[in-house]
Amino acid sequence: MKINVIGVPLNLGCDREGVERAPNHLRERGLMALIRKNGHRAFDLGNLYVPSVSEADKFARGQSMKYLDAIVEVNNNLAELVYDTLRGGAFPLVIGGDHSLGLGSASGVGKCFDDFGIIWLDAHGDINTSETSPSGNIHGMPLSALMGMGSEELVNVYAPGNKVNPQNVFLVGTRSLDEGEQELIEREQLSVYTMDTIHLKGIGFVAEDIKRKLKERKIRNVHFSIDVDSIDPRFAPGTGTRVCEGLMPDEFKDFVEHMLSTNLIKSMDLVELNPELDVNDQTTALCLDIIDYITSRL
Ligand code: NNH
Ligand code: MN
Ligand code: MN
Ligand code: MN
Repeated sequence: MKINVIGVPLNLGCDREGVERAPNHLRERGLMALIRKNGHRAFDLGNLYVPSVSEADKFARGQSMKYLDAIVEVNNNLAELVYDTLRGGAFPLVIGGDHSLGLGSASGVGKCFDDFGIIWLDAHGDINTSETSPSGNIHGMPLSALMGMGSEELVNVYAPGNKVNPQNVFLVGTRSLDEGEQELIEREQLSVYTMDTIHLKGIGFVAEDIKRKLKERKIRNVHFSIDVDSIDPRFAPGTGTRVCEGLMPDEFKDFVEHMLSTNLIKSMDLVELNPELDVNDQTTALCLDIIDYITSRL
């Protein structure tokens, strides 16, 4: 398979330094060779340009969303690159950077396939809006924007309006939701598989349930957005918003294996690795292991 690696050194969505270093850090530790070892034609498209900002840009125009203009710009460019990659028959592997990039990434996927689903593997919901966000950090808002909810500026990134049907969105590993996010989940009847559910029913059950729904809804293409904070912080400490009681690496791999076996996964994000917060580089090693595991099954 042809795989295009796209680096997005973006930290404006989490408003914390370190995540922007992840794409180069992974490259320096052998990212491209790893993908090629698994038999793929891998191309490194480099890092997307991220505008430099000042403290005054944080809440420009009286905005409650931090660095809105720069984040919209990066996501618009990312969407086009992901779209071109898919049109060229390649698999986009997007390396963050913070999770606000999920907005551009999935928007590019949505232009290519109209019947697509999103699996969002994350400790958090990332379905806040400018109104419900406790932080103003846009990395907590991309998934609601993709479903057409929240501020127009985010909803209309790359193309006007919503990009995905809320029925086709699956949240997995969830264990930290804000009040407004919980309300949105109830209102939209979103498919959410919390850690409580995973502990109770097992990751295999969750995977099978998602596969069944994908089939029922005749979804032919899936975008897989992986936030490393979905994994338990004992194994993945190198991330900005750690939440305990996360996925064990084996549960994570089990889930990934199930999803890849559907052959529906057409694109992927790996986000929120922060090498500066890591302990002995173990989260980087885990990310490389995950990329190895995934690309050996693509
Ligand atoms: N829910 C919080 C917020 O919106 C935290 C989001 N942090 C994340 N999301 N890392 O994946 O600010
Ligand atoms: Mn996230
Ligand atoms: Mn998260
Ligand atoms: Mn457990």
